[in-house]
Amino acid sequence: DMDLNAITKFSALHAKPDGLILQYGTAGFRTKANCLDHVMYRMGLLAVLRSKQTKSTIGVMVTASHNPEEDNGVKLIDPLGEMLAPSWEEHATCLANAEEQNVHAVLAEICHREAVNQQQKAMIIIGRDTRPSSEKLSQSVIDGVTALGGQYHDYGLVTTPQLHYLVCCQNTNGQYGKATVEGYYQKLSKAFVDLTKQTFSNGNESRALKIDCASGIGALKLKEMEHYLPRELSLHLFNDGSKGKLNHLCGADFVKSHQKLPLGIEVKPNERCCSFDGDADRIVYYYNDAAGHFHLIDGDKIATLISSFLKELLLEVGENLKIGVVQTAYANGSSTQYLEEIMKVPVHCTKTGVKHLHHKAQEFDIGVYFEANGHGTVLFSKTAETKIRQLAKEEMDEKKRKAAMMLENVIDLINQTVGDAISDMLLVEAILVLKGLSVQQWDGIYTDLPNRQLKVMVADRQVIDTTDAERRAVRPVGLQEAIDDLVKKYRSSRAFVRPSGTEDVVRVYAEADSQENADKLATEVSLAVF
Ligand code: NG1
Ligand code: ZN
Repeated sequence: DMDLNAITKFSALHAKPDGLILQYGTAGFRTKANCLDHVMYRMGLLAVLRSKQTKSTIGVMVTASHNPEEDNGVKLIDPLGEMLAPSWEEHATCLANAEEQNVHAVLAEICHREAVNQQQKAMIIIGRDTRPSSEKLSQSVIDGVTALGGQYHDYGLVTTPQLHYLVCCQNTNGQYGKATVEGYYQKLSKAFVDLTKQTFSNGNESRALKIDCASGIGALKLKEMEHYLPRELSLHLFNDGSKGKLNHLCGADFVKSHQKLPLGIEVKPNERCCSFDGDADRIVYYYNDAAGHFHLIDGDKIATLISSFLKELLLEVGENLKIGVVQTAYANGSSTQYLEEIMKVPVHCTKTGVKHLHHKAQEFDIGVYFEANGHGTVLFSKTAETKIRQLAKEEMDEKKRKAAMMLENVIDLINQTVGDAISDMLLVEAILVLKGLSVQQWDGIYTDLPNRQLKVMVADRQVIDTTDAERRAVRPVGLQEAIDDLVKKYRSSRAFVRPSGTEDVVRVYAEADSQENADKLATEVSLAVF
């Protein structure tokens, strides 16, 4: 049985502040770092139970992604590198909010409800971002793991997607790759080199890419990885953590939401640049044109670039493999229209939050999913993967085999467990060089509809209830009708409201034929929310 004394003894060292209630949301727990010690300890405990139940290694990642440096957070990673199962999110919330004297009872209840075999061994792997608070908080996770007699391996500083990869490797007998950070670099760099071989070995001059690393973990890991990559790809890192505060006026979230250059990067006209977020699972591209105008290339354009590349390869391979793209309500209307009408690719819309997109993307042979904010990846079904690997080995037709080999490289280059800025960046760079596309040509595939996002503070954001993948409000009564009337006033317009899953706000999104109109519509919809 569980050692009650050990749990109690350690528990007292990780006391819960009175009255604090937190929720395991779309991004796990996230709040001010100094409120999280008890949560970390308890997530260590919970990870042990999940590991015993699944008889697998479970991951615990300490990060608050794009949030300010003072914040922190924690997420559990399930056996195949996926997000934690929904029923366990509830257990996590319950455990995090239990009063001290009830922690043991909550653990016992979870064991009972989930039929956890307490004799089973538990293995937990832990990672953390570069926040000043992360080291101590990950130590609290370890305290929780050891209090329940679990074993652990602390990978220390890693990106979120690296820990997802490592969990998957641990549970699949190395089939997904070697369960080390070096193993990850080897896997990605080999796939990248193979995919770009013909082009880069043609004596092409080097291709420069400027990367804003949000003063986070991405810089550290890119520096480690750099010497695995071909010299022709020359990466120039900015906001590499040597100075400047994490995510402060920089990073993917800043660039996406402010639609301007991050601080700390120097750009010349038409130079290709990108930004990672604080834990390196999001990426957006951008450039300044000759007139000094900023051009954002967001997750939607990344999805479009990747899916058109994959569609061409599939056509050459000639197998009946189906590709689909998954987006959220935040996808720019032009991207959806381009994908559906020009590319003739089926597009699906899910609720906000990576787990929803990931889940939907699993329904296709090849599922490409991206949030507009730059979090996304590509999933290959087992059938598709087997077929592609077989064709890459055995297909007699030279052209077909080459296409299959390139698809195989993409399978190995993309992180199928979760969106990964490093892996996404390498795939984008490979596609651009293979297709001979400049950043302007990529940007010009379609023109984004002007849009505006606003936050509205309300007494209780949960009074808003939505349907149709969050695109329509069903409550409060009359709100959707009001939005419909406002939308009718503008051309090429669309608007919706939804309660945020990560902040205490209601988010408003509007699109229209001009920036002025998108701004107006967003403001009018905001007023309708009150
Ligand atoms: P919320 O706060 O529920 O809108 C935000 C992002 C999501 C996702 C999560 C998790 C937007 C509009 N929303 O969710 O896409 O990334 O954070 O980090 O970008
Ligand atoms: Zn992130």
